[in-house]
Amino acid sequence: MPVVLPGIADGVGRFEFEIDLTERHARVSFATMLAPSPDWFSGVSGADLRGGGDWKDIAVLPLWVWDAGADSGLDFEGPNIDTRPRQSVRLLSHPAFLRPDGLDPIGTVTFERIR
Ligand SMILES: [Ca+2]
Repeated sequence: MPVVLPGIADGVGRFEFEIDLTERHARVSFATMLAPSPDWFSGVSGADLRGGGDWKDIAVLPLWVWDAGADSGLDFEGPNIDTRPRQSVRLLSHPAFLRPDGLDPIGTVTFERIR
């Protein structure tokens, strides 16, 4: 079941929501755009909240920033530069997310089991 949520307007903050999972539907995926940005987004794909068969009480995952391969703009507020041909989705290595030891996630997502 899709859930649509408001964004974090000033780029810093958090929000919470509840979803119902079942044994048949035990994985969670979501995506959120970064705005402004060319075509950058973050999210989680197929997070398995039943590791080893038991529901996890808590799972904390990093939110990496991805490039959708549709716009070649170089910075958050640069002009739109349509990417032709389209490129594959890949991790973004923009300086805003690079640290000496690697990529820096834009945040984390915490899945907490409530009964
Ligand atoms: Ca891009």
